[in-house]
Amino acid sequence: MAEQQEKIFQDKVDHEIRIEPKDWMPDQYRKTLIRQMSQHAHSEIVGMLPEGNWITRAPSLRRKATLIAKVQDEAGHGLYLYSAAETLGISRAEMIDQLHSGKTKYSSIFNYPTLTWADIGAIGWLVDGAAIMNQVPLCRASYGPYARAMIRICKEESFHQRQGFEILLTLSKGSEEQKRMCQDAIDRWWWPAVMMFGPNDESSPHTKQSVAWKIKRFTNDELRQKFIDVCAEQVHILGMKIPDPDLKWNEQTKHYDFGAINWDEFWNVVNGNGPCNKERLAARIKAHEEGAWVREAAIAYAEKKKRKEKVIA
Ligand code: BYC
Repeated sequence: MAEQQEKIFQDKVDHEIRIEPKDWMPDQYRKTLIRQMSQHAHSEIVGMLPEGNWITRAPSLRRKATLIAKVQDEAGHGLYLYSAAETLGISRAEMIDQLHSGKTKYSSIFNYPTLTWADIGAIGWLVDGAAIMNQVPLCRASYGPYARAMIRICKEESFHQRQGFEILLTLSKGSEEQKRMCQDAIDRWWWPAVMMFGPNDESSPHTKQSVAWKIKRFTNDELRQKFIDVCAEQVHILGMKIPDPDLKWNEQTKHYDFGAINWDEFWNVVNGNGPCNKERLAARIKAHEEGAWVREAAIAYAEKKKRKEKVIA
């Protein structure tokens, strides 16, 4: 019986038929999705912190309004993703508990500090750029609610990427100091953005199965290469340099070769010891505690409404 269900499930996946919440699915498929989608949702929410840090210091009203809108978009992405993950049988409260206890991860990238205004540009260009590269294929993920949530998210992410690039373009045409700021931000964000795609394929425990289940459509290394190829060209428009002396076009592979990634740094950050891990988690826990009254008020309102509806019925 279970074998037959498994076969029907895999046939659907192979024939590009979406898996929906009430369909039978292997336990491990459900677990993998909950893990990936909740980590993704957490990344959107924690991702608001480094950028939120610059809202009060944005250099003009236009920049401030745009940054506020971007940070609000990230909150929206987190909410779609928590809702999509809830269709798999986990509650939002449980997912948030897992984030706060350190049981589930969020993207390594948000454990780096935003030191200057140029960092906001570099995040848009590189971090949102990497996010788009990773997330556009997720619009074709085999699980329906995840794939559908990703469509709107990707549209918004591409606007984010452009606003970041435009910040850097403006700085790259500015004073010597602004040009230096621009290069310095690229220097600091490049390698962490390259690491965002996760470990090399041979050391990625989940990739093979997730590709077979069509949750992931490309491997970590395939997406990383696409990202590097795109950025290696775009950086010329900025007149800046990518901080990798080994970055070089390879006529044979038709891709850019690139230097060695510092995996010790990556795992150090993933395991909680990056420059801002403790600060980020403390900020999320504080925000959650301070928001307790909103949740209580919402529950009280919902209960009152239910009682009223009962009386009317
Ligand atoms: N950071 O077998 P692997 C964004 C973990 S962008 C931390 O390759 P998988 C945004 C991985 O979880 C960022 N941990 O795993 C942009 C696993 O640990 P567990 C969010 C990482 O899942 C701008 C272990 O390493 N995007 O939202 O097949 C502004 C082995 O890895 C990282 C997404 O989450 C990392 N970078 O592939 C605001 C996209 N990389 O779980 C917001 C959806 C790997 O066994 N997620 N690990 O303890 C994915 O596509 C995949 O989950 C990943 C990893 C490519 C990230």
